[in-house]
Amino acid sequence: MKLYYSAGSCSMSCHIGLEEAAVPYEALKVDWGKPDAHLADLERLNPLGVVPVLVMKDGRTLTQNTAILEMVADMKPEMKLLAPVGSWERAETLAWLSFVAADLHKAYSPLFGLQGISANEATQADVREWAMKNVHQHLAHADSRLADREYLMGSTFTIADAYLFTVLGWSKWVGVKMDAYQNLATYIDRVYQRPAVQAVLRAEGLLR
Ligand SMILES: N[C@@H](CCC(=O)N[C@@H](CS)C(=O)NCC(=O)O)C(=O)O
Repeated sequence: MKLYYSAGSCSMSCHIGLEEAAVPYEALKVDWGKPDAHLADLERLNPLGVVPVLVMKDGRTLTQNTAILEMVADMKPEMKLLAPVGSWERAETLAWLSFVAADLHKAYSPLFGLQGISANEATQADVREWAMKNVHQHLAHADSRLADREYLMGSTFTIADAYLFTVLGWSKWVGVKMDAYQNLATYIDRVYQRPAVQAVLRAEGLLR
């Protein structure tokens, strides 16, 4: 299998998922600042031109973080990255995964593209203020979930954690202050120490 990723972006969740599942894969880096053959391949494989893209051994391709993460988790059920089909735990994990993908990730998105939203600096400031409020509302929700749990689903690391840890890493890039979130701070340190996460951060050039 091959994973097309860009360093530290949402595709890092899939990179972590593959590493945690301990399945054989090759990670191919794309960088929009340095167009190369990998970027050309990505744009051919995904009409939306975004990472992640997973290419299976037989050539089939899969896009979207949530689908890739679910697929990878199900390749190695014994790693418990996602509970069995039909279980309450699976449904709840997918609810958290969806929260991260559809709510938290998308709350951060405007903070990366203020200049694309408007050339007007006053408008950019308004959008930034609105986006910050949205980000903090969702961070507070995740923080309270982690008040009495090691991971989103308790003592077991799941694919929802792979994605949450990835998105939390963006805070320093866009100036989201994390001081108010003690549970998230402890959680970030805990996930950071996981050997699979260390391996991915090293591969993506993001070790602290
Ligand atoms: N819903 C999509 C989101 C993908 C996405 O937003 N990818 C971003 C990185 S976080 C990207 O490739 N951006 C590059 C660009 O837009 O040029 C998924 O889950 O795959």
